[in-house]
Order: sequence, then C-alpha cells, then structure tokens
Amino acid sequence: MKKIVLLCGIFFWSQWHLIAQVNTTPMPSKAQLAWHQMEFYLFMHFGPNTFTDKEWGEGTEHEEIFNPTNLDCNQWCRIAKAAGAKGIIITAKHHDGFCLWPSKFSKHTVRESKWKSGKGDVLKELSVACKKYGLKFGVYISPWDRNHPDYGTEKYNDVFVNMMKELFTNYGPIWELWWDGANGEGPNGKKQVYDWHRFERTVRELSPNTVVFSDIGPDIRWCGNEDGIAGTTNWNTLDTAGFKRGAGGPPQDTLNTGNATGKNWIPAECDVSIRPGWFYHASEDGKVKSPEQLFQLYVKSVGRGANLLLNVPPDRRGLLNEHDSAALLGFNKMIKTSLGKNLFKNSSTYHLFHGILKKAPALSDGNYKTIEPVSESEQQSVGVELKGKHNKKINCIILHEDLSKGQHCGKFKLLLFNSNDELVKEIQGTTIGKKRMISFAVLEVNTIELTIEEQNDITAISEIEAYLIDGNLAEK
Ligand code: FUL
Repeated sequence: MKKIVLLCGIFFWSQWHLIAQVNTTPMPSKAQLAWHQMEFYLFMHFGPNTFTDKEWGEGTEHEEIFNPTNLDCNQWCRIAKAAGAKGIIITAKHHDGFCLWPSKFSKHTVRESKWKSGKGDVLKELSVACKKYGLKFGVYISPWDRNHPDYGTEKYNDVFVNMMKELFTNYGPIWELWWDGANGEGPNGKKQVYDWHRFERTVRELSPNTVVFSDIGPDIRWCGNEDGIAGTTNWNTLDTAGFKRGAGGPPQDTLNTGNATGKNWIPAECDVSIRPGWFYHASEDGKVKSPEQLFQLYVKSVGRGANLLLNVPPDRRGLLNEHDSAALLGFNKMIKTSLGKNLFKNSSTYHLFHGILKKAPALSDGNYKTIEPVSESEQQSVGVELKGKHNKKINCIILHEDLSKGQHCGKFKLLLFNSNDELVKEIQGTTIGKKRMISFAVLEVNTIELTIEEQNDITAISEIEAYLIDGNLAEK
C-alpha cells in the first residue's frame, strides 16, 4: 500500500542506538570493509603455462621457456584503470611451482629463465606499476607445488612461509593474498600436510591489513563456482567450524549463498576468466567474452553483493591482448552509460512507521555513509518518490545496505507505483548486502517502496537507486 499521510511532525525516535545495543551478528573487520569497496578487480594468470599452452603445468617445464618479448606492467595497469578495475591479483606461483620473482627458496624462478638474462622480476615491476596507477596489488600463491623437491615434507611448510615473507617484505603492501584450493601430489608423488595455522599467523604478523582468500577464508571465501556468479541470496557470513581448506570445505552451494546465521564474516568473491582458460592461449582469441557478457557477470556478482575478480591473462609478449582490452573498454563504457546516473537521486523520501511519517533523506542523498534504519514489519516501509506528479522510465533498482552496521536483511519486498498511485510492480527478494541490483522490463515509475520482511536485526539501508539500463543488459 502506498503511503498515506496520517500523522506528520510526530517525533520519530532514532532506532540507531538500538542497533548498537542488540546487534550480536558478525561484523566485518576494517580490512574486510575496505575490501567490499573494491567491487571489481583483475586477476592475471601468467607463467610457463603461457608459453606451453597448458592450464596446469607439470612442474618439469624448463625455466628457459618463460621469455616474454615485451613485458609491460604499465600497459596492464593502464588497461585495468580504463576498465574501471581497482586492483590486480597476479599468480606469483601457480601449481607448477614457477616463481615470478627470484625467490631464494626455489630454483624454478624468473632468475633461471632467459627473460632479461635472469635479472627480471615480474612482481617488482607490477607492484611498482600498481602504485603508479593507484591500483591495489594482490598476490596468488599456490600452496600446491608440482616442482619443489621439499613438497610433501614438513620442510615445505618452511619454504611456503619463507616465500610469503619474501612477498610481504619486498613487494608490499599486499592488499589481498590468494590461496588456491587445488591440491594434488608433488614431484615425488607425495601429498603435503599444510600448516595452515602457521601460514595464517605469518600473514597476520607481517601484514595485518592483508585480506586472505581461500575457499573458506579466513577473510574472503570462494563463491562456489568459477563462472563468476554469486547467489541471489548472498550472506557475507559463513560457518567454517569442522571444515577444512581445499577438498574438505562446505558444499559449493553453501559457499555460493553463505549461511544466514553464519558465525564468521567471510564474504564471497567471484572469480571468472574473460576467456575459456585461465592462461593465455592464442587459439582462444576469438572466444573472449563480449562487453555485454561482462556486464551480465557484473550484475550477477557485484549486483548480488559479492566482488568480481575477472581474469585477463597476459599473452606471450607479456601484454594484455588487444581482444581482451577491447572487451574491457566496451564493458566500462556500458557501466558508465547504464549506471552513471541514479534517476531517483535527491528525490523525496519517506519512512512510514505504524502510521507515523517522517522524511528519510539518507535514502536518496547519494551518500552511502548515511543510513535509514529499517525494522522488519508489515507496518513499516521506506520509499523514494519523484518530486511532482510524474514518472520516470526505469528497468533497474539498486538497493544498498551499509555493511559497517553488519548485514541484516534476509527477505524484502519492493512495490513500484506510478504517479496515479497505481501499483505497477511487486518484486520479492532475499538478501541485500553491499549492493542488490534488480532488473525488469521498462516501467513508468514515480515511487519505489521497500519493506523488510525478515531480518536478523535492524537493517541499515543507505540508498535506493533506480536506472534505465540498456534493455539487453538487464539480468537474464
Ligand atoms: C583453480 C586453479 O586450479 C586454476 O588453475 C586457476 O588458478 C583457478 C583460479 O583456481 O583452483
């Protein structure tokens, strides 16, 4: 029911202090909150596989094959920036064990390669370029190592810790560290018993602000698939007790949705490649995802409250390929034209609470730090309403929950009215989180009203936005 002005000017008490008092649900750390702001960044798979056309190297590849002819990390960063990405995570060591930096703890590194006569250091060049371009620098380091002679023995845990020490000491600050879950046998057919506690302690001691990804965290979780798709229900909370990293994690659909009552704040990251493979293969030049496909991925990841980690692998020259950069620039153009202008910005706002009406300017002020606390109740709704009796054509609504107050909404309802107060659409949804994009066929709308139907505590809504996006880009 659209709001009816019953009583105005009655003092509306602040619910805010209530949130502070009763909120017992998990909260993000400062580093995790900053991570949520990153939203979209690039993954780069680069190493011997780039030159052998493999996806998983055996670890026996000769170091000499790593020899990019024209490596230019400034080019990677320029394109990442132009794509709207906020950082780059590079495969410092993939499963084949080859190190893109001259590690003292391996004999299978750039130092043994032909590239720059063994004097090159990809991590150095990329970390410097990221700083120059204002991008965050992240590192993927595979625990599984198919080359290292110590793999499968306790000594390898020392090797892995020492390698991480090199990374943090020589290339920091490292914003995100990526521990891949894939895990098999080493060169001698041995499997490794990883000392995860020690690994985690090492990171916390050396770099407390780094967020650590693995399938089950501790800071960031896998979204449960490599298609880049988060759940339409996406809790930032997860239960990890009793589960192990790697093969012993929760079911993939649990990773996809999180746990509504999960004990730990471990939000989902959606990793996906712009090409069929993770590494560059010339044969896949014609299979690069189109700008439209990238936009769809954005809607299904960032638009569902997760972060998007899009893999764009450098080619044998050591450059991002022209096919990939064209797609990235096209994608960024679509983001800008479709989502550049909230059509309900600075519209009138209201909060109707058991017949009492007040304004709720936070909902349309364009500032994600101002909030309107909303309780679960049939008797309570918030809305944004165009000034004057007119409509705007829209086909996409974005709801925002302020995660610095936790994540609370588990079920919501949206009612869309036109300027004659006629209901033109009702939409049901579950979680909101950092961002919840909902798209539909174009409608003429004057008022968007939100009711929270289930929540674990008071929900802090920071903005209700509406857009007219290119029809082809609406979620399918
Ligand atoms: C997987 C790996 O096995 C793939 O090669 C790739 O690195 C992907 C991101 O993670 O577990």
